[in-house]
Amino acid sequence: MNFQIVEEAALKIKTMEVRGAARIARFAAETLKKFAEMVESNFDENMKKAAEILLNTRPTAVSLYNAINYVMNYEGDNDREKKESAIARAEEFIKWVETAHEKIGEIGARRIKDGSVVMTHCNSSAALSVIKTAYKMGKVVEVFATESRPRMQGHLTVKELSEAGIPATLIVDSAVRYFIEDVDYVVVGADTITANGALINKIGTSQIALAAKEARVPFMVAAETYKFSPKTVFGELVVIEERDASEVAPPEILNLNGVKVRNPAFDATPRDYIDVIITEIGAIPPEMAYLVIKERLGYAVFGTEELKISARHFD
Ligand code: RUB
Repeated sequence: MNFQIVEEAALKIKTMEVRGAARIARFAAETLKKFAEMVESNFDENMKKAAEILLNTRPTAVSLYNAINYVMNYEGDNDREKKESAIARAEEFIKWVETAHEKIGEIGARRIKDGSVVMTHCNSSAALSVIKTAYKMGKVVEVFATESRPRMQGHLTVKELSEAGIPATLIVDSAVRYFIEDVDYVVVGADTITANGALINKIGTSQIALAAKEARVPFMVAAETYKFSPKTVFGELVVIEERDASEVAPPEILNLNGVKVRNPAFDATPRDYIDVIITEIGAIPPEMAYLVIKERLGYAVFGTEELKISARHFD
């Protein structure tokens, strides 16, 4: 069996050509669907290998894991039935991604008051859905977007805001506290929400949450339910990806004697800093994360590590 399309997709995720938790999840489901269509024999074995290649790319966003588990939860008595089921489940997952954004936009925008200034970090499609919907309703007057070093996803955000006609101000990450008094809401996305309601998102998110709490600025998280982590119910800790130091500093710095350069890509914001999590099934307090995982994703342990996600997708 030729795994080329899966390996190419995995490389795109690793190198961040495809990035952002929702896009990664959708892309993994699309890739598994294409691959399933090509498999002619030993369906289980080949799909398992493809799933492993995709999983072994970026460790932090649970959306990738949930997408893969959702597709891999296919059923059937023979290869043909299994293939049909896997393809149908991949399509279901893709639909889930698409419909969730719109709902999150609607629900999140309702919480924003007229004439608001919003701050966002990194480049989150879910957070942008809230901001764009609120803007269309005439509620957002300006958006502060952080650069989000070292990969500058903030540049993507301001481009998107500009295309949508939304006044945007790009700031360096360290200017967050300087501007926080001018802001009415912080809206960010999520890579993972843990069972205890903590948010794992782009490095720097927790500092923004700290500044927002000090300034009494509401901190809103936009997260589809497939960003919630069933693994954390079983005590597993979220692995924070540490990327290559060359993303942060040039060779003359990297080669200095006695100097280390570290590049963690994500950090954890404790639930006490989060006012609300906007999901496609409603605005929830972070304390409800466990219930979302239990009711929405459903889980059953099989083997020692694997979780069977029997997610009920959003209709
Ligand atoms: C992206 C990032 C985003 C979340 C949510 O990190 O941290 O805030 O993934 O995005 P990276 P979305 O650029 O390293 O992948 O709402 O689009 O899923």
